[in-house]
Amino acid sequence: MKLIGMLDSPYVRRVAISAKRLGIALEHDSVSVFRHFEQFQQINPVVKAPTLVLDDGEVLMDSTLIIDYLETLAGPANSLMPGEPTRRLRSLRLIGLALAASEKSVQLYYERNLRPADIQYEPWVERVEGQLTAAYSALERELEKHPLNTDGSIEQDGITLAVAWSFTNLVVPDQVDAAQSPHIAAFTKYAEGLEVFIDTPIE
Ligand SMILES: N[C@@H](CCC(=O)N[C@@H](CS)C(=O)NCC(=O)O)C(=O)O
Repeated sequence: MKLIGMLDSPYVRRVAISAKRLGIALEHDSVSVFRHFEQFQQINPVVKAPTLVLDDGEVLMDSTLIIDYLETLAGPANSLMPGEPTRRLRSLRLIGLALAASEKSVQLYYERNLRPADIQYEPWVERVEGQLTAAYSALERELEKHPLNTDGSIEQDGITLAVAWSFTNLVVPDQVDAAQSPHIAAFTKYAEGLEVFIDTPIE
């Protein structure tokens, strides 16, 4: 199976890291949705990263759906999701917030880098900035209440959270402040020090 997309996409990176933790070998092709649009289109006409191309040529997209499929291949004993309902709910909540933070960071990045400055719409930018801040504030409160393990393990909530924070710091660093989010920043530092994160650099 082949994973298509750049590791500077938080969605591609969470799939690549998850696959490694699940013990599933994926080939990786660093095709950019912008710089290699036509090449990407040949693989997936919708041009969404990540795209997973299965061995029979079937094409799957959306990081959460791809991870769902990889989880199914790996089997429940290797899952990155807790089975116990209370812990699973907490994990799903963290993942939802981290995906929202990723999405808002992507929107701000696109706004700043793709839309010409003279047609930027400030009320929209402010709305997205507020949503991004809200997502990280809620994540910080969650981690304060229920810290994630830093014993060498990492599950889907930790992967998605750390990938999101590193991505936001890369593309819209003015929107985040480690001093306001000490638990997120400390957890991300731990995660980025794990072999699986070091082997899957943000590029
Ligand atoms: N919900 C999707 C979001 C994927 C996404 O938006 N990826 C971006 C790259 S970071 C992309 O494909 N952008 C190109 C476009 O939307 O045209 C997921 O989890 O995979």
